[in-house]
Amino acid sequence: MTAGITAAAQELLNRTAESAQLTDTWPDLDLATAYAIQDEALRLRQERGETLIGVKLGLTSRAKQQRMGVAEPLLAWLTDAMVLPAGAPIPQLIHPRAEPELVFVLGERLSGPGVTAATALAAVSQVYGGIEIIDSRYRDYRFTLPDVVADNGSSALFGLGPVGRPPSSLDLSLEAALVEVDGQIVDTATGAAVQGHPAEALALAANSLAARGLALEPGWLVLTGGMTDAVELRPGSRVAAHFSNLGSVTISG
Ligand code: OOG
Ligand code: MG
Repeated sequence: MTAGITAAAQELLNRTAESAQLTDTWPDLDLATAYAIQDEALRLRQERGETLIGVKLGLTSRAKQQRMGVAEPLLAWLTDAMVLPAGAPIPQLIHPRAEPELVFVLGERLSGPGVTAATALAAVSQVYGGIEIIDSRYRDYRFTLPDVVADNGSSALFGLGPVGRPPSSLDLSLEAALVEVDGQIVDTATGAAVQGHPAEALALAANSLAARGLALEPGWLVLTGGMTDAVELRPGSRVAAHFSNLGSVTISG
């Protein structure tokens, strides 16, 4: 089992092209083992010099759940190698997609169980608008929940917007994002799309980590999940997310 976990983590981490789902050859892969693969991949990343900087939630909005055919949120790890500085070119990826997200920076440790949206929000120092670039290692973005968990939630890169605000200064359920592709608005949503309020997603992260004996640490970033469906990031095209109070983020494919 342990050998299988290490081999799967290594194989997924090294993929440079889309390939088969893990569950094609490991049909009884369960969620706990999938998270163990994810943890092992984080260990491998740390071994090659990356630093853990937070977590992301995935599949927290109905738009994302419906599109991916997976109706349960997930957690995955963020490292410093996933940060895309403003204006930086994106490296070669497999089949990148971009999605607008609300991103929290934690001022205090947040440890479950029993964390509510209100206590979660009280631990946040700043909220940003951001774009996550996902890049599933699976063919055609087709996966089961254990597959996508093992693949660290399809994570690749993310960029933060220019404006950080204390969360008490905004109603995040009403914070809007407009998604623009090459000058056309293609989708819109507000923070309420994410579990009713992005702080609910943050509470979910703290409570899920607690079940694995872990907590959210001060200074960590938490990506709360795509507010809209993701859009393809084609070479030569430009995806922007415009937030109502948190500025704009632009990514060039
Ligand atoms: C899984 C990752 C989902 C989100 O924000 O919902 C995610 C995927 O859609 O490939 O990052
Ligand atoms: Mg995402």
